[in-house]
Amino acid sequence: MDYFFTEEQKMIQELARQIAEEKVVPVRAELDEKEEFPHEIMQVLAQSDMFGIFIPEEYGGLGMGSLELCIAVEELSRACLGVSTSYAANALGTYPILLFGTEEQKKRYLPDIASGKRLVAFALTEANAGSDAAGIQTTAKKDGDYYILNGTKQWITNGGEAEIYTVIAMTDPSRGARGASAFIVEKGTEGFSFGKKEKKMGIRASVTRELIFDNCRVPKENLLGREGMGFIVAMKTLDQSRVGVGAQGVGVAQGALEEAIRFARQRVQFGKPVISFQAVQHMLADMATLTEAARALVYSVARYVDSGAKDISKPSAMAKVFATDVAMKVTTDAVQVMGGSGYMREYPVEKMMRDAKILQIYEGTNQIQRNVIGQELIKEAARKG
Ligand code: COS
Repeated sequence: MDYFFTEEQKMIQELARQIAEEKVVPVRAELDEKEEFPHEIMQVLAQSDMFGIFIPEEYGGLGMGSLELCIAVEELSRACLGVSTSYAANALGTYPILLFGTEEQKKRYLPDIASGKRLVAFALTEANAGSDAAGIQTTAKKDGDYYILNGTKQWITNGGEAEIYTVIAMTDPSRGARGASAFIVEKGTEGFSFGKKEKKMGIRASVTRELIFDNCRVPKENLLGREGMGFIVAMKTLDQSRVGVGAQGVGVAQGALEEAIRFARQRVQFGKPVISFQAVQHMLADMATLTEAARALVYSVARYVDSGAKDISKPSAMAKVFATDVAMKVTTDAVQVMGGSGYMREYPVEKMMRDAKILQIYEGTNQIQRNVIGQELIKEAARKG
């Protein structure tokens, strides 16, 4: 399929594919096994301007958008979801600044983010607030020129590795969702430390860690938007980033499909390569069709996001839920096509299947995505009367 990319988009795709094949594929099994953060790959991505894709040129970025970011994310995910998560979480952490930052905040942080000098992480989730994002308990109390943050964030991608954190905390716990505010917190701020490093089923090349705020003094200039806007900052950030999780799904599905086809052409049973059996062909046909459908949806939603449209919640949720359910099915079926070999660590599909599972969980579970879509359908129907 030709999606009629511009020359610039094709360049991003080729560059990301080259990095994925030359730098990621050779080390992905080892990174997974050792649960190691891909520092060297992050450096290569930085040198290739990959961190600046979606950041405006005036702040040192390439001035492109969501589609170009999705193209890069898809290529990295085709090789390793752990690496692509470390990369994509950076965009998630940056959107609050990009969407809600003042000119001063943007000038202060975006150039270092665009150059890959400083990584970013987004901190919303807590022990008692995952799907129920408004249930966060971390507090931010105004004290003169500072906010004093107290609480613990859980399961934060790039925790410890990132230098900049966009953190959602309650400035007025009595007001629920309307009492949350968003802050930029820099690593090294007094009272800010890192806790438990998680051991995960998959995406082991990415780091997932606790953030601990113990009377952490954050300058009032680091408030993003206004007090009370934190929940909206978080929701708009997720609306923007979820299509990128869809792109991760497309990438890992494509990677698994290619592995399954390669194997099925070589594996001989009953005197023939197993790809010549219709049972296998039908599985591959469904895997390919679903992957292409997911890709078409992700690209069109990314283009819609880039158009500046305001009503992106539903399409973003649709791209995320569809492409990541496809990723889970296609990676699982790739293991099935490859049988015993697929289950062994010698081949990459068992890792792809383990990795794919997180896509149905993070940045809002796929059940939450369906809630978002359902709520939007209700609102649309009410508007039509
Ligand atoms: N854009 C703008 N505003 C939004 C919004 C969006 N996408 N979603 C909600 N809001 C607004 C609502 O309009 C409402 O505003 P008012 O108080 O003025 O009416 C407010 O935010 C609260 O919304 P709502 O009542 O829908 O909030 P809920 O607590 O019911 O939660 C869901 C809604 C489930 C959608 C939200 O909690 C969510 O997305 N959870 C998943 C979070 C997630 O992705 N976690 C993963 C960790 S982060 S990587």
